[in-house]
Amino acid sequence: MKIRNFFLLVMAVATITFASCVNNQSTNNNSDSTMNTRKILVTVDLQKDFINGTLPAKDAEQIIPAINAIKGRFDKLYFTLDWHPANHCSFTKEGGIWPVHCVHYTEGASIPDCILADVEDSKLLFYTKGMIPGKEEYGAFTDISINDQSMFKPGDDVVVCGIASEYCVLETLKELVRLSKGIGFNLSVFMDGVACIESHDVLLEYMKAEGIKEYK
Ligand code: VGL
Ligand code: ZN
Repeated sequence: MKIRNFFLLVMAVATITFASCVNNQSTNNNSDSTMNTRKILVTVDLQKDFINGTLPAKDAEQIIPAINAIKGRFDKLYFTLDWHPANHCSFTKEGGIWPVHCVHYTEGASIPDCILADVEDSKLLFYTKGMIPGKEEYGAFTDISINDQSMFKPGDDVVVCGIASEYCVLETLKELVRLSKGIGFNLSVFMDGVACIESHDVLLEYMKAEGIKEYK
């Protein structure tokens, strides 16, 4: 073989080897099981009225820095919002058991700026509930079917936190258990990010019964 042809052959082999390395690398990346696992933080009713407004939960101020400290780990942040009309049936003046809270479009129904200000818009999703005047609705996602994968997909890691432990967090968690069984995603609860009205006992009992782990 002439020197020139030998040189060309070496170059060709080197090029093919290089190309197959690049290919292997991208194949490996694509088959990496962590790649398609989205991390979603579901934050229940983290609204000013439940923090320092008309219906404050115990230790609600303390869960804010705890949630802020972990939110950067997530690809998506879903915020549920208790979103009541002014005449909602859950208010004492309408025969319900709660003071007026989270009236739609009011400051009390908003989420503290320090939670949202530094998060990219594309990561955020807001989900309202409790809009029907005559209907109490503690749980979010009640209207999502297991055939709807627009919010939750197979393999997602879904972590729940928020307010209030024994009401909206518990009932939202029940809906997420239904969806996780139907869709096939992982579910855990970030207890340092959950505030209660009276006690965490009911939530912890439910988690134990369902085998739901704490997110640390
Ligand atoms: C809630 C009472 C009334 C809650 C909402 O977010 O847990 N509690 N409305
Ligand atoms: Zn409410």
